[in-house]
Amino acid sequence: MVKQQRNLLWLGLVALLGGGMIGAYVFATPTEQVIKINSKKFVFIPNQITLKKGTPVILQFTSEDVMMGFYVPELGLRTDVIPGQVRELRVVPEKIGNFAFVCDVFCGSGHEDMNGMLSVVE
Ligand SMILES: [Cu+2]
Repeated sequence: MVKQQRNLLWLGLVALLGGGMIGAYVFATPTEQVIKINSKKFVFIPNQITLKKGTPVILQFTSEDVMMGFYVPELGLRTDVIPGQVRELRVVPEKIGNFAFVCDVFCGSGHEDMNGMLSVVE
């Protein structure tokens, strides 16, 4: 009987500790900023994105008309951007600088000029 009570006590303690740790984890995880980038022939809106070094963000892409591709060659970031879908890229910028991005899926007559700049600042 005594042994059972002790076991129960331990179980309670473990549950309490576990719950506390989960709580601490939830509170310690900041919600990541979502940056929405819409695309349509032949622009990304916005086409100027500024991120903070070391701060994770989620880039969220949509297209109003045709399929596009978002590509930042210097950072190795890329996703298809498909009408009717939401595509996300999670980014933790580590390199400071200005990085050009382009549309890398041929989308029509203005495709070659469809670009923008992603800046990473301190
Ligand atoms: Cu294009």
